[in-house]
Amino acid sequence: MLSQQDYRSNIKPIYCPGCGDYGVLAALTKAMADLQLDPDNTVLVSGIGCSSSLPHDLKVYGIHGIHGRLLPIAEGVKFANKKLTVIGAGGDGDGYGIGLSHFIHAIRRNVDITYIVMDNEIYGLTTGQASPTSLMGHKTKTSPYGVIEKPINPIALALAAGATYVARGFSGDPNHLAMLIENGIKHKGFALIDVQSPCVSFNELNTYDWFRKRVYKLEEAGHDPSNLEKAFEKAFEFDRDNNKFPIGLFYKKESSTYEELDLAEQKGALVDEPFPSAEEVKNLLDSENA
Ligand SMILES: Cc1ncc(C[n+]2csc(CCOP(=O)(O)OP(=O)(O)O)c2C)c(N)n1
Ligand SMILES: [Mg+2]
Repeated sequence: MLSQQDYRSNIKPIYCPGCGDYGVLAALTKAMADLQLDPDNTVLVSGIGCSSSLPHDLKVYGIHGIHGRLLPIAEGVKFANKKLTVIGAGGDGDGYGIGLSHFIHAIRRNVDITYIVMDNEIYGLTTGQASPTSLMGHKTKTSPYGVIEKPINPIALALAAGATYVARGFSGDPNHLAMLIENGIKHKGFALIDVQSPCVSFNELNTYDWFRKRVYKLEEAGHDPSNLEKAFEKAFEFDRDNNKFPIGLFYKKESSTYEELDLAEQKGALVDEPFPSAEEVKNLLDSENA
């Protein structure tokens, strides 16, 4: 039996004291231990940002990728060896800004990966610029008079793109978050877990107290996660000044994955294919030139 601690590396996390990302680390290791994931067959892929340093903290395979590109890397890992459990982890700037189009395309392919977005409504690593989820009016280093753009609504966007598992957690409630991550990993298909994860150093607006006053759990409010229309309704409870901010599972649906439909993948995992001989490679190149 592996304990939660067995999934931790010896590296000290880079997060500031009190950072919400500690809650995500705790929730993720709890989910991994509950599922007894095999560290040799688990891969964590990240982008760039404070949140994206997560692979260093864990004793599973990890790729610290490039800004906004964690999803194509994670998809590539899954396509090469679909027997692996593949988890992506990054920030709101990474996933909903520079990486936004990958977000939509990975969702519509329904690749069987779990994507955790540590959404702190700010660029943390670069010390406090407005992110795509910063609220209107929020004064940041790049918006000294307050943000004048409307924030991205990741839950509604994921639902519109056809996501088959859409959840939102809060790093101030790691046990609830662990349950969402665990079910996301078990889900066959793309699972989004947007995590409200306060940045205690550079976001003085969206604090733990601010969230605690607003969050409520969908499962306690009788929400039916098989109902897409209701999921959209809940996704648009987005004006966070109305004191309502749902967390939990918005929507879940069974659907075929990219790997199931792809003809090459149907033959088995690519990683199990024999490596082509020099002669086979030569024949292939010759046939291309013909
Ligand atoms: C192509 C590219 N553009 C910009 C940067 C600079 N940069 C590094 S992290 C970051 C934003 C990180 O914000 P987020 O993804 O929300 O992560 P957080 O640090 O808040 O966890 C930016 C703009 C970069 N590394 N690469
Ligand atoms: Mg951020």
